[in-house]
Amino acid sequence: MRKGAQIVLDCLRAEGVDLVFGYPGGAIMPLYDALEGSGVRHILTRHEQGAVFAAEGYARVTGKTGVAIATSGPGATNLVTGIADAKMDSVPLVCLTGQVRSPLIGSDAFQETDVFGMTLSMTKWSRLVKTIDEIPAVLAEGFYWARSGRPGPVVIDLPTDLLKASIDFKGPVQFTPHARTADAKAEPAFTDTVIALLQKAKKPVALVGAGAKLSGAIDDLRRLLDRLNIPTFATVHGLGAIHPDAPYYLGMVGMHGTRAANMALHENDLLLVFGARLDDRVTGDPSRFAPDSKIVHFEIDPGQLDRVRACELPVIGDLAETIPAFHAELNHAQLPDWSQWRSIACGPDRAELDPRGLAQPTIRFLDEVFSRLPKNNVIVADVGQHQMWAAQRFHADSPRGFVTSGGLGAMGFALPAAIGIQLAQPETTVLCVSGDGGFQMNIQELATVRRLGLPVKMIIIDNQYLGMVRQWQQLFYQRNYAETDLSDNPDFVEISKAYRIHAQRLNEDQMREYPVSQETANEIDRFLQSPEPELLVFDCHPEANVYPMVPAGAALSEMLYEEE
Ligand SMILES: Cc1ncc(C[n+]2csc(CCOP(=O)(O)OP(=O)(O)O)c2C)c(N)n1
Ligand SMILES: [Mg+2]
Repeated sequence: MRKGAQIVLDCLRAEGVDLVFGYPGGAIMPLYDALEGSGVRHILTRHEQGAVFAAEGYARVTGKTGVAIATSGPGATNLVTGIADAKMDSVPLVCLTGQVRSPLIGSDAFQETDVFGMTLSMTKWSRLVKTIDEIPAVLAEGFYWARSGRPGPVVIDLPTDLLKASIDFKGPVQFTPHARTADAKAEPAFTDTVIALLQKAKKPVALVGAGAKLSGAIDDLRRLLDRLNIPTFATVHGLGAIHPDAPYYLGMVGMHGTRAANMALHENDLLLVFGARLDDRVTGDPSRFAPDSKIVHFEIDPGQLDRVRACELPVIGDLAETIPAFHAELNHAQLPDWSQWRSIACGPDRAELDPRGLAQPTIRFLDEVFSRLPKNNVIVADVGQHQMWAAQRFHADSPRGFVTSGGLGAMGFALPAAIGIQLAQPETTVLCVSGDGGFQMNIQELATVRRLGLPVKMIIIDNQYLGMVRQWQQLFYQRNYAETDLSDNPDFVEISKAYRIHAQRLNEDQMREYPVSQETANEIDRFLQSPEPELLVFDCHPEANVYPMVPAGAALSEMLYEEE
């Protein structure tokens, strides 16, 4: 005989889970009671949002399914932002929530919330477990959906009486999807059509998104793009998919993308999209997006097609299958000479302007830190100006080397995500870049960092503002800085010390000479190489802005640059 709680943990082990993140409470107590000896290590965060973001961080760098656990009611509602985040960014995540006793469901019992209903529009799949017997099948199916196809979040709600009850348990089961739910597949003839389109194209380009790395098709994609040798750019989640030194690579595209990437995306006549959904941060004004372009969309999720406008050719399926199939046929094809187009798109006229203006010291600071990072590293950025500066300046060369909340843009993501990443990769230098606003959204996780002794390297870009919002207020709301002033920030160095984490401050003056002084370089090296958790606060000019910028509602070619 095994209790429901033990069965849940047995099923987690059967799914290969050995690390979970969570926070206990009444309804989920039976699961916590069964943890010891289960083979599942539990990480106690200091807020359920910390747990779900940590589980996401773990999942984003390993590709494995992250697991977050919370109690009913307030515990479950605290998970919601993370669930929405995992949906937007295609992160495999299983959330286990305690629920009130089965007979009380629907009675407004103490700490009862309808987590199933509440998260219905943001989960890939969810269940309220009704009987103890169905626990193994529900867990197996939940894990299957979290990681299959386009990955995403799953919620499994577990009434406390079922966790406490016992049955004669025969062992975990496997889930096999019904044949008709198998993923849609591209017509094999698609290769001929893409090749015909390429042969007619004068200005072809490639856009790489998160799907490229989720499919595990990076090596195939890099080989394909080497063969095509066409101007190529990446979404924020595609950063690292293409080697930053590839001669045809133009960097990040979109609202704060590079000049070269945005111009090439605007001017092309054939756009090959590899696993990106053409979000409005990438396209600019959809009605003026890439006006001459025909779109070939390699995508696993048919729901992501035709969002901006109808594509010429959808290539539905796992990129790990469709890319090699396409490349094999391409080997027999004659392709036009695109060298003239390449020299315009990748040429010196499109090169990025050197950083100038008020953001220059901050950008130099980030450059200095990034250039001194040990080789084996992951950057996790929060949300705001610092996120975009980090995305622009960090030249990730591994597909899971730059982690951020891109689709949802959830402030407070970075610190807990860094915890999950560091636990997944103890040998890696995990650098967490946050703003003064976002850091305060999950600052309590400093306690988790301390408790676990994780050597996470934390940077706060302290501009005393909700900077990204202030930038929009400056540019589009006549400098009406309504409720974005954070000049009463606490002293982050002192706060960090209270958590028994070493902290220090660097200021803009230390970045005025470049390269920086030996003393400053040594401080940065010490920060990066310390075996302990470390916080480094950088005092950024309050009115520094992120450029280039495609204003909301503008076309990609209408970028704004830093004023002198
Ligand atoms: C949870 C959440 N609330 C509000 C926002 C809207 N928002 C986007 S960026 C930003 C400012 C972030 O400020 P800070 O963390 O200091 O970073 P900065 O832009 O100054 O670098 C805000 C409020 C958000 N993205 N997420
Ligand atoms: Mg700020």
